[in-house]
Amino acid sequence: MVDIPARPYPYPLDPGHTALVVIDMQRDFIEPGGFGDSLGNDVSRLEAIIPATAALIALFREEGWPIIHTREAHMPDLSDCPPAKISRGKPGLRIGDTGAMGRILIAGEPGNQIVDALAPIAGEIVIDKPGKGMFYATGIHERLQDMGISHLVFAGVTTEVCVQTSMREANDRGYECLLIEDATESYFPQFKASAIEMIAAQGGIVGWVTPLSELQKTLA
Ligand code: C5J
Repeated sequence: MVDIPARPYPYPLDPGHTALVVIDMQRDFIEPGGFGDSLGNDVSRLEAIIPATAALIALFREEGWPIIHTREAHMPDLSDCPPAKISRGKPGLRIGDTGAMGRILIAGEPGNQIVDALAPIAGEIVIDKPGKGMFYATGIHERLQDMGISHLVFAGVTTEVCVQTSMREANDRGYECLLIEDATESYFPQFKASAIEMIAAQGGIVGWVTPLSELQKTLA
C-alpha cells in the first residue's frame, strides 16, 4: 500500500489493484455550443479541468494502470432511457432531441464523444452508461472484479451528479474510492464544494478526496 495524503486521512492506494475512472468528459457537457451550454450553464468551468484530468490520465498511463472512461449515452431508439428521464429538462431540448452537436446523449453522436484532449487510447475501457452512476446496467463491476480491481480513483463531471453517484455505487460494492478534487467540476461551485464535503464526511463515508499534486508527488 502507498499512503496518499488526502482527506479525511491518508488514502491507502494499492498499486496493483487500482484503476482510474474518468466520468463523462463528453463534448456535450464540456464544449461551448453543446447541450450543457444550451441549458444556460457556464461550460468554461468544466473546460478548465481538462489539463488536470489529462495529467491524471498521463500518470495512470505511465504507471500502466487501467483507465475507464464513461459517457452518459443512450441507444438511438431510447429503449434504455426511462420516460421519467426523458421528461426532465428544458421543454424542447430533451434527451434524443437534436442539438448543435447531434442528438443529445445518444451514442455515436458528435456531442457524445469524449473531448479530443482526453480521448481514450487502445486498451482503455470505454463504457456507455444509461444512468448517472457507472454501475447501473453497464456490467462494469464484473469486469473490474475480473481485473482484480479494489481501488478506484475518480475524475470527471459533474461532481455532484454522475461522479458522486458513481462513487456511491462503487463504495456500496466495496471499492476504496479517491476523488481528485481539481480533476472534477460542476456547473455550480457550491454543489462541487458540498459534494466533496459529503464524500469525506464522517470518516470518509463515501471515500477520500485529494488534489492531483498529492498523487503526483507520492508516485513520483
Ligand atoms: C453528469 C448530468 N455527467 N449532470 N450528467 O453529471 O446530467
